[in-house]
Amino acid sequence: PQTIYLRDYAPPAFLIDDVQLTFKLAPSATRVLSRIHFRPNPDAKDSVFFLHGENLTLIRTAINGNTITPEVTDEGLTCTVPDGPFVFEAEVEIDPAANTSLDGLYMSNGMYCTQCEAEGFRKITYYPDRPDVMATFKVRIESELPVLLSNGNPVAQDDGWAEWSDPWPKPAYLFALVAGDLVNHPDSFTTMSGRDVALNIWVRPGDEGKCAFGMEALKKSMKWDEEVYGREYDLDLFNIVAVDDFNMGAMENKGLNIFNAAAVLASPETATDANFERIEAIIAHEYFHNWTGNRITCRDWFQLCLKEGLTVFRDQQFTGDMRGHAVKRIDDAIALRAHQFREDAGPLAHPVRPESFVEINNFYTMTVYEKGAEIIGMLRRLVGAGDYKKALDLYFARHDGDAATIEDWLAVFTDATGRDLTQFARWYSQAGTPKVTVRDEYSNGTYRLHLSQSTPPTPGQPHKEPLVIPIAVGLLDEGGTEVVKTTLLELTEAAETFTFDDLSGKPIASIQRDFSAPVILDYPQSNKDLAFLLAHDTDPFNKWDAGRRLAQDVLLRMVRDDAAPDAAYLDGLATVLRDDSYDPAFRACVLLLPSEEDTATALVDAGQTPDPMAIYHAHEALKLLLAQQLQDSLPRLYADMTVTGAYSPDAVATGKRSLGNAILSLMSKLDGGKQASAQYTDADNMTQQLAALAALLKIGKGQPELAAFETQWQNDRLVMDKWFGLQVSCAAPRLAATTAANLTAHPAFDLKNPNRFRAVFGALKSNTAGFHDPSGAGYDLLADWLIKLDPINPQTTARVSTSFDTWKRYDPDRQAKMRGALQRIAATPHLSRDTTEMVTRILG
Ligand code: DPP
Ligand code: ZN
Repeated sequence: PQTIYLRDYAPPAFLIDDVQLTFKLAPSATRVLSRIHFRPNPDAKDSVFFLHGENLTLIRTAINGNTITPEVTDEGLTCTVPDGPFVFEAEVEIDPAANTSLDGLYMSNGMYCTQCEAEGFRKITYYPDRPDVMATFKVRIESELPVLLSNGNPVAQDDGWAEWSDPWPKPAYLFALVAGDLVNHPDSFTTMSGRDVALNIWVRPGDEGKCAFGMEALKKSMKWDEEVYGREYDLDLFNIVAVDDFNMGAMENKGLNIFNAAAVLASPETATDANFERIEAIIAHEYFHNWTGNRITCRDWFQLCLKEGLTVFRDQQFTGDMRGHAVKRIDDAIALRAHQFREDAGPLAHPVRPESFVEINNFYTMTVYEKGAEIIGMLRRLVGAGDYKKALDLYFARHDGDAATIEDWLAVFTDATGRDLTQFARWYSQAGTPKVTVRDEYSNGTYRLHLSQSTPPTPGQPHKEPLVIPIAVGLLDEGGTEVVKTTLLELTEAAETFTFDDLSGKPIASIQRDFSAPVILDYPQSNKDLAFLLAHDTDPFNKWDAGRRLAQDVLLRMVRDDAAPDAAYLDGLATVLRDDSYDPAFRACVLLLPSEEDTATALVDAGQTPDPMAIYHAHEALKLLLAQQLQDSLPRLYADMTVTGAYSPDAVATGKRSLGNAILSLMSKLDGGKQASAQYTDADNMTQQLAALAALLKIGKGQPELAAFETQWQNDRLVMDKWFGLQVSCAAPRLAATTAANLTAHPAFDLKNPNRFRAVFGALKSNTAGFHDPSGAGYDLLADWLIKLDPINPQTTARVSTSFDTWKRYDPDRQAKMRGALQRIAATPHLSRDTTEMVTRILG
């Protein structure tokens, strides 16, 4: 397969003024007629006319009305064209019913829908399928299905057809079409300038009752973007459609967002608190794309972080505003460290703006999205909130309607604030997680912090340059008083010293407050100091992180030497847990142990080979110890966390349930599941029901409840995904692969549905000791199913194959088994480009 390079970018040879499309829908033989106004691009370097096209049957082509015979390959079409502007027409036939890749136009449970990002439009018709070609679209859909939707505003419709017009020029990846037997949940929103916008969430009949929350989230997002970023919606209509079969979470098509049903449908009985929060964030994310992604799009796919990093940053701000910033920052840091740091430390490490790819779908990664968002957070911290706003205003004013680049983005900050960002820009080009080493000394009232930075080599990047790293620091005296308030240090050299004068004694430092940069901190603080910070730090992030570091230390000692947990940790934890002045959501974060995967990473960082079984036993032992240690407080705390009244997914109630269910899990280790059984029986919402079931499964019980759950929810696909996943994630390590294998034989297991596939195999990955069982059964099972899935759905196959990306961390026996599994996948005949690229990179 061919590698595409950023450095080879060339402007398009032709631009498009407008596009007219007619769809004559039929499951196996849909006709697509296109009429496109092209003109030569004055900025082009060549004049070759090339249109992308894949899996299309070409029926007819014409230029300026005259039929022509173009040259057609597997990848597209070329022909000679007249000088100056011309009209290109084509008629093609496609087969949506046979399209299981869920890319292009496909069918899901009888409904037609599209997914065109990144390069799916070329499976619909011949077109310059690149984001720097923007055009207005007029679409006519012919079908007997009752609901026919496309981008923009409705123009006209009657029995059997509908016409749509999108006045905003857009790249083809934002095109969307939906046709189906759908019902809507309608609402409306009046924008800040007084425009009335009709809002709809379209679902399959039966799901109407699961739309209200998503609709509220949409209205909150629209309001928030007006208030915080000054961004107003720009069409008369905003449609969201829920689709069962979808590779991603959701897609920001102009005026017609298409959502994975799991990312929009929710009711108290069927969705957990975590689902509600995720739905609110994804609705916001896709809505925010209307400005950061659609009005201003990307010049090419290397610039993906331009829209994704910024839009993730915006949805994080939104969630913080809606639900509280401290816990949001903690949640984001947990996810970043667990998944993005993992990616950045392994064979798949790549810059936030990659320099090459084979298949762009493989670069919708934690690095592009989440590290991309962290870069924007650092920029905001460095220039300050006021200048950040100035820069964003300039970005929208200067680039509205553009297909822009990271250089454009940084230039806006330089022009608005005067700051030179030449060095800062390395964050976009340099892969790997920087390590910041901190050493300190105190004498005669002066405290010195010696900071140094280094970034390890990553594939293709042996040498790294120093970055601009904002490190937020506060100093506490030994009484717990803050003697230096949060101060932002800018580390720009390989090593630098920062001095604090006029102190009356050696302070205790709180470093990297609010997780001010996506770096690994190497600052050996004593458990005494960490316990002190857990008790006294005024920065909620570092207060939590001190507890986290203590817990990780305890776990490492338990794995290595079977040591008993440090009293500093147990006492500190108990104190926070019992302190009602902290909100329950925060206390739940403090109680949450690092994951087994986190402990494996900590061991690797300390130069040791992780043994997943030993880690599992240490985690189980610590949980039991915590349960015993906190025994006297647990029933009271559990009772205190009772939420009365009708279920609401708000932050306060969510926090209480979150702490209550963490306590329930501990209580179950001592009471044989008595309380969990009671909670299961009493539960009137999915959060309580599922947490009770999980607590029971984790202690080897819950089989009757599991059966009852299946009977109760067998007709709800989203709830059944939970049923599939929970059994695997809660299985004892030895049984995880067998449990997953048995579930793949269940009649409701569906290889064509990515949610179901991920429910089983995502859970298998998350069961660290189970996946890495020394028998290799987990590896073999996953490889078998990836090989089966690849011809059906390459995108999801490639994505899930990343479960193997840590293979080089392990002992020779596990390494050999994982390498064998990867090689078996790689050797599969006709393996997709997606999976080939991924597996090749993982093998290194
Ligand atoms: N739909 C995906 C997202 O919003 C890709 N753009 O991130
Ligand atoms: Zn996005």
